[in-house]
Parts: sequence; C-alpha cells; structure tokens
Amino acid sequence: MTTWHGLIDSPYRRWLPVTDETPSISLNEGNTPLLRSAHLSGLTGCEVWLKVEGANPTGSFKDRGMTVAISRAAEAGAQAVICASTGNTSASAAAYAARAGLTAAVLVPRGGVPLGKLSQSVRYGAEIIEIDGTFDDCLRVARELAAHHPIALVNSVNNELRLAGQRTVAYEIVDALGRAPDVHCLPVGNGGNITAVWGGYREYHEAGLSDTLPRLWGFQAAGAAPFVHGGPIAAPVTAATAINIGHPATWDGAIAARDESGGLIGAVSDEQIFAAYRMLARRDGVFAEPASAAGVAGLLDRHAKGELEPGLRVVITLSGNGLKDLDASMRDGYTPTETSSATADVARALRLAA
Ligand code: AN7
Repeated sequence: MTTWHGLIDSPYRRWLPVTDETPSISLNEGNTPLLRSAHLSGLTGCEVWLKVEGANPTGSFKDRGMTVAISRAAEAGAQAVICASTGNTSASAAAYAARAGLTAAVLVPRGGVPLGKLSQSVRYGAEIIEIDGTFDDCLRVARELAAHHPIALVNSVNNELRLAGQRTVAYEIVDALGRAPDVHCLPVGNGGNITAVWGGYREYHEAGLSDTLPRLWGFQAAGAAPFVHGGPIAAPVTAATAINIGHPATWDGAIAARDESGGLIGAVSDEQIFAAYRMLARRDGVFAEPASAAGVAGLLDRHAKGELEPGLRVVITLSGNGLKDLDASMRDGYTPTETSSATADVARALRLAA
C-alpha cells in the first residue's frame, strides 16, 4: 500500500497540466471513498456506488481542481486569486491560497451561502465580498476584475486547470471498479464538473484503460435548471444553495458530456433532493450536503418512472459534506429529549426496560 500525497504527487500526475517547475500546493485531496450502497442497490435493483467527495480536505470535490489551479497560479507568480462561488469553490480557493501564501478574494451572493462554507473562507483568511445579486452576478464581476487587474481567476470557466484536476475522480472510479460504470449520476450547477468527469472517462477510454464509457446523468434543482429549460434563468431558486445557478458558465461542455455519453440532464424538486439527503444519512451513514443528494434524487426519480434498467452499475457523486450546511439539516426538525442526569430518567427517555 503506497501512501497518498494528494493528486499532483499521485499516480495521476501524468494526466495533470503540471511540470517539474510546478510547486505542489496540496492538502492531500483526492483518493476519496467509493462505497457500495446496499440500500440504494436494493431499492433500484442496480449496483449503486457512492463517491464521497465530501471527504476531501475542504469538504467538496472542488479541491481536486483547486490544487492544480493554485499550484499553477503560484508557479506563474500570482500574488492574488479571485473567484465567484456558491460557497464550495470559495472555501477551496481560500484554503489552497492560504497554503500557497496568496491572497484570495471571494465573491458570494449575499444570503446565498451557508454559514459553514462562509466560515471556512473567513478562517482561511480570504477577503470576502458579499454581493447583492446571484452567483451569476458574482461570476460576471469576477471575470471583469480578472480581465483588468493583476488577479488570477480560479473559477473553472476558462480555467482548464480546474477541470483537469476534477477529471481525476473518473480515473479513481475506473481504477477502483476495474471498469467504467454504466451510469454516473451527479448534481449539475455551473456545468464544470459534468464536463470534467466526462473528460476523465474519455481520456481513460482513449488510453485503453477502460473498455467502456458511462452514460452521464446530471441533475439540477427544478427551480434552477437552465440545462433542462434550454437557456439561462434570471432568478434561480433552490434550497440546495450550492447549485442555485441560473446562467452556467460551462454550457457547451455540459451539453457535450450529456449528448456524447448518451446521457441526460434532468430536474428534481427540492422535496426529492431533501428526501434523498435524509435517506443517505439515515440508510448509508453518509452526511452529504443537500445539493449533493441531487444525483441520488435523480436516480430514484428515474427508477420511479420505470426509466432505470435493473442490473446497471451506477456511481453517484456526493459532491460536498453535510456539515457545511447545518441550517439545512436543523430546519428539517430537531427535537432532543431532555432529562435530568439520573440514569433512570435517561433509561425512561430511551424506553429501556427498568
Ligand atoms: C456541492 O462553489 O459552483 O456543475 O461556486 O458545490 O461544476 O458547478 C458549486 C457547485 C455540485 C455543481 N455540488 O458543480 C461553487 C459552485 C456541490 C457544489 C456543484 C457544486 P458544477
């Protein structure tokens, strides 16, 4: 068993856009758990696997791309980086920037980012700008600032480095399963991740490392589903804040991933997302953030509609950690039983026989 040192120093290094001159700015990201879900397998008649990206150092898949983007920014002599974010990209950018000794500026939609994610950026020392607008407004401003000032944009738009890093999840899955899955489900917001995941599977396939390619099934929240709608949405709304995006930056890539893979991008309601969110924790012991449950909600939706062939091998990306959004969790209902410190009282509260 070799020791894992993060993506840049992993066996996947040869796929990444780094050279001997590139410093390795890493928090030991990647190599996340791939867990078989007995519950979802039983429900669907498929073989369902969960790729737990919330196990990354800042709690989301964004770390895969950020290690590459910040390492290359440091190599290029950047002093400062900037990004727009619904919370996870900013947390990741702030952490890797801190590690590289760079300043990070993060633009977030005011009121649209859970406190857990915001406090990550606070603790990592980022300059946080809360914008009176949507994520899409934040991204527009970040792009304009990066175009006219000495500050490097680390959003995945026009940043092949981020997407190259995010491709590694596909390599890990194929290596773990011995082949590509039949279907890969994942949440879709800005469209970067579905683009990257497809790129990763294609590269492995072209290199002869997997015989087959998966169908990619992306899922958006119904109130923020521009890919399903067929164009941008001005006022996206979903309680799955990570994917509350109306004007995706990586439009063509996501459409290509959908079509080339013979897949789909569908919509699921917030109710479906939160039902899947509860089920994942309760049945599989995996606490993923609400947006991360969209892939599970989508798979179950397909199953309920009779559109899921049994026997398929399915991998679902759980993109972020549930601890990032405790408000979402507690909103769901928390009624503790309070007792005295007498053992008998606790026994009674737990309905244990005397
Ligand atoms: C948990 O952090 O866009 O389709 O600014 O945080 O590649 O955007 C987050 C996106 C899915 C969607 N799951 O991925 C941001 C941001 C989680 C996420 C997505 C995001 P993309």
